[in-house]
Amino acid sequence: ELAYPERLNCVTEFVDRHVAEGRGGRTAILAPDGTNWTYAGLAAEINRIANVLTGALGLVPGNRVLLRAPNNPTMVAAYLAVIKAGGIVVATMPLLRARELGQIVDKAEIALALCDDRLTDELTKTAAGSRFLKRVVTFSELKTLAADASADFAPVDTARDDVCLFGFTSGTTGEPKCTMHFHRDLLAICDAYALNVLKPGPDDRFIGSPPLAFTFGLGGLVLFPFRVGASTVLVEKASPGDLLPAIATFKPTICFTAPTAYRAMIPLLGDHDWRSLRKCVSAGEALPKATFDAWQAATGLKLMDGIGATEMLHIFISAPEEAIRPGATGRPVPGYEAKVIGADGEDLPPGTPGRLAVRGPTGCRYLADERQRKYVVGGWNVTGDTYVQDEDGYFWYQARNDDMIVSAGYNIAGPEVEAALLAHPAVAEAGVVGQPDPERGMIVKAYVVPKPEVTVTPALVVELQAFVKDEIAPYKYPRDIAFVPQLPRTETGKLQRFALRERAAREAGAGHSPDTA
Ligand code: 3UK
Repeated sequence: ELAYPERLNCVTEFVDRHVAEGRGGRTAILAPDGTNWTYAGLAAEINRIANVLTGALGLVPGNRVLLRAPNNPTMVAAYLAVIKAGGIVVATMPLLRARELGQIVDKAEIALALCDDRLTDELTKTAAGSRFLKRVVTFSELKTLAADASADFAPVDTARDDVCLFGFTSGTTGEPKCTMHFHRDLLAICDAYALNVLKPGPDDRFIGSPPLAFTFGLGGLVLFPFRVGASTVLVEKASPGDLLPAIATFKPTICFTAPTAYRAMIPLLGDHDWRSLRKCVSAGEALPKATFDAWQAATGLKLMDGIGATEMLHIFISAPEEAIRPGATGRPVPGYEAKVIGADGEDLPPGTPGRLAVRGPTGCRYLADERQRKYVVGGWNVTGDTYVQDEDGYFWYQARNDDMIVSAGYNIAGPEVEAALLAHPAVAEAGVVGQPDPERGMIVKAYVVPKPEVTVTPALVVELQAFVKDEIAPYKYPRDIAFVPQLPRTETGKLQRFALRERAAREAGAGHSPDTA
């Protein structure tokens, strides 16, 4: 049971407690620009900004504040300052454009934004046409104001069930959905997932790529380290090619990134000293077994897969290192329940694929009442994922519900075919979708990024097809394979299957694509 006092401002627990208990001199945040903030230093930065927010910027408890910045120390200080001042953080992905920012501003009714100076263009456009957004404060303005503010600030007396952040789902299609999280949720993800599964200690140092606007990054790069008084390394550029040099420089012990990023780092490992790493967490999309195996072969480390969602704030199915089953996501994190259900909401027995439903201390609460009634039944959040549970309670990912390919009456999960292709030494990345076909309804179409040293030939197509037939049930093999230089991905590392589906639909009827003819 996770019990928190009724009056609770979570920033007290994440930062002030360390200072009060004599750990103020320990390192909290490091960054490539030379930042080296202790917990006491971080507390002072937060307090100055909180004073600016409640003073010059007129923030009152319950106000929403939009944040827009790459992962850097000011972003973290601003994030925690809004919460300490009783406000609600709405962090946005750096690549969002004016129109998308406008949808968020309207839904969350945001009047104030704090924005990194390099990212103001799109937000200024949003503000110009918005009836809600009144003020965009740049980080440099904020720092100027904060320089004159007091470094003391008493946390606003919030309830543990007061909302402190709105999470907008990354939504590969359609409008972003807003989910709400309480002060206690930010602690609960640490005390459920991190404490029981990741098990970090005060001497750990965290690093990773997910933007802080993605709750995977917020947990992994801010909340988990701060809960235990550990340190975090914030890097603005975190492609696989940027992350490895940062690892060599800062010697972190725990890394958070997406499965494809781990895969992309493998060939580069030889050029960098990555050996400080002890634990590597993979989430955002399914971790193919081939990637797990390749990472383990290259580093000796077991990737810790975990499925999380913005709705639940963080990871709710995973496994501690000693209980990992390669290829499975894991078992429900202590405190969470998960089940596989059928079309009528009935529980399905082990071995039967169905929709994943989850319930736990951190959600799910949609801002839109209508959505809440439709998607959250008896506290259970029905995800968009197809899973199978085995006899031992491990959950095996199949696909997003809408990524099932129905071909000649067979149900084929795109990710399973991708996982099979990834086991072939010529394949760097693979995306598999259905392509409309007059005879079969759909055929399995694979988009393959070959490894750099590979020469693409018609023989390779035949070889990959035979390889897949050997790895999984033969009817699942890709009848068409196209080689591409890269795959479309979201900022959260997810494959944009809808973009591949659109492309496949265009290519359908054109006969076999020229690349494979
Ligand atoms: C997919 C996975 C298989 C799945 C997230 C960790 O991804 C996060 O949140 P989002 O709201 O997306 C949720 C959806 O992403 N997914 C995530 N992890 C896995 N599928 N295996 C996985 N390990 O479709 C899920 O419904 O963007 C992840 C922590 C916090 C997060 N917000």
